[in-house]
Amino acid sequence: MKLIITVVQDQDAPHLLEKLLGGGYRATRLATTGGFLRQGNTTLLVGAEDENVDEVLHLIEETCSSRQQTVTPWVPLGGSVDSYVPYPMEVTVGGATVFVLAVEDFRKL
Ligand code: 2BA
Repeated sequence: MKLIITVVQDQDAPHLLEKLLGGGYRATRLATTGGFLRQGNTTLLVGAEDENVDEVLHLIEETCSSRQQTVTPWVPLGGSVDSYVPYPMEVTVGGATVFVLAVEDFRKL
């Protein structure tokens, strides 16, 4: 079994959840915040049998779009944590950041 951890944009999460549940998968949705943009995103935990991992990855790939976002993160000026300045920039966010971890043990107690 594998644990698929995927960080997706909030806009894509409902559609992806629908597809996962429709495909017979189980998922846990976490409200998360990106460390760089400091904006909300969604992290899904999906436990899947090894032979189903490719299908889950395919569902993620076909559902999650990358988007351009102009953001104004606060960045440190000259490396000092005391002096942060707003710095407008364009970034490509998503489609999805995916981690696939081996599960040593899985139980429902
Ligand atoms: P954030 O950390 O808010 O990053 C949002 C987007 O900002 C990133 O999109 C990337 O395009 C850009 N970005 C991030 N760090 C940057 C930097 N140091 N300099 C310039 N641009 C930067 P994605 O790469 O698609 O990541 C989307 C979200 O996925 C991230 O939100 C974070 O929550 C998660 N993520 C991405 N890589 C990760 C990793 N290696 N470990 C844990 N979480 C990760």
